[in-house]
Amino acid sequence: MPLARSLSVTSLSGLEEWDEEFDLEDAVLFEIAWEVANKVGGIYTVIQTKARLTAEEWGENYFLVGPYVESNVRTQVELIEPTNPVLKRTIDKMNASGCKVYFGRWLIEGSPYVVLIDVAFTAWSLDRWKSELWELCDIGVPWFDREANDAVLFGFLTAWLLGEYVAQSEEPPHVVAHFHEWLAGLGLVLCRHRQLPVATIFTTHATLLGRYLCAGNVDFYNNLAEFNVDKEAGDRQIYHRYCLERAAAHCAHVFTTVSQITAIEAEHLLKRKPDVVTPNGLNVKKFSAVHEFQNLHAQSKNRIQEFVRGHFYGHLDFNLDKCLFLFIAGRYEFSNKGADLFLEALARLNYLLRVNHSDVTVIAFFIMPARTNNFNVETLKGQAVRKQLWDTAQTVKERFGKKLYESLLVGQLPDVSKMLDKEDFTIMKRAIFATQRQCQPPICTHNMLEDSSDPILNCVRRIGLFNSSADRVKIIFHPEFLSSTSPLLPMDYEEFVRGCHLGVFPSYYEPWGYTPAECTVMGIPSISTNLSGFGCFMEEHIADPTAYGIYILDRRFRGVDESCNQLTSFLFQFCKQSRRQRIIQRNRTERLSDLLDWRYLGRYYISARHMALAKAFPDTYLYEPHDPTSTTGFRYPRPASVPPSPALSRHSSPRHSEAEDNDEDERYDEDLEAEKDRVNIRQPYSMPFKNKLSTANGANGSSD
Ligand code: G6P
Ligand code: 1S3
Repeated sequence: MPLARSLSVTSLSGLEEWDEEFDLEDAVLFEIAWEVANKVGGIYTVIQTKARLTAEEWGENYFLVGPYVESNVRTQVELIEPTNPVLKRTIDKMNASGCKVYFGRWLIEGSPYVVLIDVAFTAWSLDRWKSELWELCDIGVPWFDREANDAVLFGFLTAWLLGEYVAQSEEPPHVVAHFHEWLAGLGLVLCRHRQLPVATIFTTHATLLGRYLCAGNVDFYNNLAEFNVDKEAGDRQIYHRYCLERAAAHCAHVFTTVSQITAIEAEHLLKRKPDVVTPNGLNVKKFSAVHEFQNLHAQSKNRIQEFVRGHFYGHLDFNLDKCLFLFIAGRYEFSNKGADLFLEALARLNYLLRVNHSDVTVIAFFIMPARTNNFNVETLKGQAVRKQLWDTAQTVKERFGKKLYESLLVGQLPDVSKMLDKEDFTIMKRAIFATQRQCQPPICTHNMLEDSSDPILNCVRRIGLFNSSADRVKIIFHPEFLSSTSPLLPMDYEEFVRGCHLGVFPSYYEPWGYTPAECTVMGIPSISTNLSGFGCFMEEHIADPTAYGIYILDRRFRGVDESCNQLTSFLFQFCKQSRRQRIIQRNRTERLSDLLDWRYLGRYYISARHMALAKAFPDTYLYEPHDPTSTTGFRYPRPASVPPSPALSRHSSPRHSEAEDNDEDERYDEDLEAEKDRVNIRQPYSMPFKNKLSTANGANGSSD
């Protein structure tokens, strides 16, 4: 017996109260994606982080549907018998008809139920289903496109699952099926073609054509309206995939994208304007102590400093305490992710720091996976030398301590000149000799398989930033995702981000962009662009993003060179901040976390589901249209502690005086004062739909 539930926003930790509730007692939600319990990219993060909130709302009637991948299931899923009798009958029936469908709990926050379908097990149906697809909508899938073949199998199997669920129900249920991305889209098309009583939603996280066009050398945003989409898709041999994506977008009761910028892209490339924009959220971790995240920053920074000590051994001629750690991370798409612009800006920053005789050193990390042959010897040697120096210092310290102890035992103050003897000096000299190095500290931590054609390395060669002593900007390219078990930099990604000072993500194509969002919830400032979903979202919701450590680069209305100058200026201004200013800025950045929490952003998914239910079951649910494509509503004001006049402060930066640089102890007063900036995000917000059709007219589905 399903629990009585309702989609009331009051349950979302009091975001706002609704007068009435949208009664969903008999409704069931299926969320279908290729990345359910299967990490491929960003969609996995969306599904995985959102699961807790959705499971809280829908309880026993929420099912995620994904592919069965044995290695994932072994580590992430507890297989159990279906608890819902209708679903049990559905799965049993499918398994009796030659499918392999599993049911379990995904072991993540919220422990949602998952239905996992083994597509390979039903591969014998592929040809039949492909011809059915051709008969149905003239989409021909070539045999060699393995991903598209999987999409066909997954699509037919999910449509079968939903159809069977409806057939097995004693009374017609109210099913919402939410499909993510083109790989899952065919299931939606088939549901509509088979006229299943299912409310359908399709979310695209990036358009296929957009991604392909941007990866080429195309002025994408200025030509959005001009592209001959069929031809462009054909030229890139993705016409069949494109057709599947476009069909799903058009067949859906409700079509959504993750950002306004991708909404515009979808309107031009898929020829349908999204009904709702559903921005991506995160599960925000709240610390009981306000400054906990600052302490974590200091701890993680120490660990990065240790790595730097080893990497730059023999060349540690800069002050580590005045060293700023910048980083870019993500899929290795050199220009789409803006690594090209970042490198160019670093070269310009190096020049500015040098001519201004700055004592700041910048170390820029590039964390982007490429094909490698493991760590290189020079990098490993660096960490070994550091360890050896540490051990030497410990040995001498122990010998020193012993002599000191013995002197105190006989009641004498030690003779300092005799505390270190010849042997101590020999040990130390030998250790120092080991730090001699003929070459510069390496740029890349690994042996690259395509060293001579690698875009980052080639760009570094062109701009000449080779980690030389004269350079104020150093570069470290780590072409592998981070791991806490690495012998080089044993930190996981989250720890590493916390230890850095600034995330730099000057992307050209980025439908949303989780990297700057993750920085924000950890209180680390970041640079994104007005071509990324995240950047546009922050621009829309914050009166002065820069004041909060959210730097948004203009890549839309400026040429590349101008954008690069703007990026250089952001970086240079950041380098000029005092420690105290950075601490205050981190506090402000972290204050934006609520805005990126699913507890706030989940409302757009709720809105999409209500809209779909009202379209699919108009006799039961009512939706009052507003402007649902808009994600406007809440706006953070400028922090109150930012002086209103530029005469009193540098633009958008916390109040500054050089004398404050080392004055850490006062920071809490300043922070406490700035606490008044904290904004209550839980203020009333107008949702773009009416809650409920009166139950008095018997409209609440089968239960009435
Ligand atoms: C945090 C810690 C401080 C530390 C500071 C370093 O705020 O609580 O103890 O001094 O980080 O900041 P920085 O920006 O120089 O890494
Ligand atoms: C896409 O993943 P990507 O990195 O290929 O979806 C993500 C989740 O919606 C989004 O954050 C990202 O911008 C897209 O590009």
